[in-house]
Amino acid sequence: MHHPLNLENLTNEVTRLTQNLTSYLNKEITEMKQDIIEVKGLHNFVTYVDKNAEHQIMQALELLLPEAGFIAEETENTRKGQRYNWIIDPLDGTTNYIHGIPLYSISIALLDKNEIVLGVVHEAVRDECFFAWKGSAAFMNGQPISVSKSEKLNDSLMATGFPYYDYSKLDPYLEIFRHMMKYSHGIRRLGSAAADLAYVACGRFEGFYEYGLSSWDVAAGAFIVKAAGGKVSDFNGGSDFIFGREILASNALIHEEILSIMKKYFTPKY
Ligand code: 2AM
Ligand code: CA
Repeated sequence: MHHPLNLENLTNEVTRLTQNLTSYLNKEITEMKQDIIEVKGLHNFVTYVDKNAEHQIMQALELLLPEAGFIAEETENTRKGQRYNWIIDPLDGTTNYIHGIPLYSISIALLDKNEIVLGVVHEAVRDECFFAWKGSAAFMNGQPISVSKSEKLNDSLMATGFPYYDYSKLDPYLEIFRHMMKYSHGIRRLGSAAADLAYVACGRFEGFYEYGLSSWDVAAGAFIVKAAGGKVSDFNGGSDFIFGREILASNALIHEEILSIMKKYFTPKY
């Protein structure tokens, strides 16, 4: 007989792993491995940290749930699980990491068939661990969190990311950017989508949107936003935001207002 997973325990185990990985990431960047950087360059240094971190986390997750497969950034052609798959990014905010900007995170979600059932985003620099499991509230370092109560874009602080390879939607993107600049408290570009989403979940941002992201950037964070009372969709209000490369997350209250702005500028497509 198949025992149902204890998702609360599993989430707790995952937060222990992200705690260890946080220490690893912080230690590596502090020591900076000058010798490796000098010989192989910054890019290879990060590849080395990324790969090592991903390897560590995959081994540990394999022990926790042997039947699960993986969807991961650094490791291609990984084994796919029949029912469970981990969606992982061991270092989200790589550019920040190599430039010494203090914001990068670890993102881990568990997919049960087509449904996310747990999410952990661990922001490494402030050591803030955000998490939720199916049916739970959302937490940060063990304390319940929830989205903000602002009802208007006018009273909202927004976050986004800049397109970095797909420029096909650049014009509508910039129009929306212009709108946010004028009609919100402001807009931030932190450089870690997982952290942006976690910050929506705990009420620091009212909303976050970006296109061109991968599942491992958003799966955990989007799940935590929903557990915290927020809303997540694609730019059209639909539910294809994990694999669909379009995500809008908000405190729910301003969701329709932002969607209407998106609809306006993306009109030719939709
Ligand atoms: P990464 O740090 O794991 O690469 C920033 O807007 C978001 O885009 C981050 O979550 C970042 O994840 C992701 N991203 C992926 N590839 C990127 C790239 N080449 N340049 C900048 N951001 C990238
Ligand atoms: Ca990432």
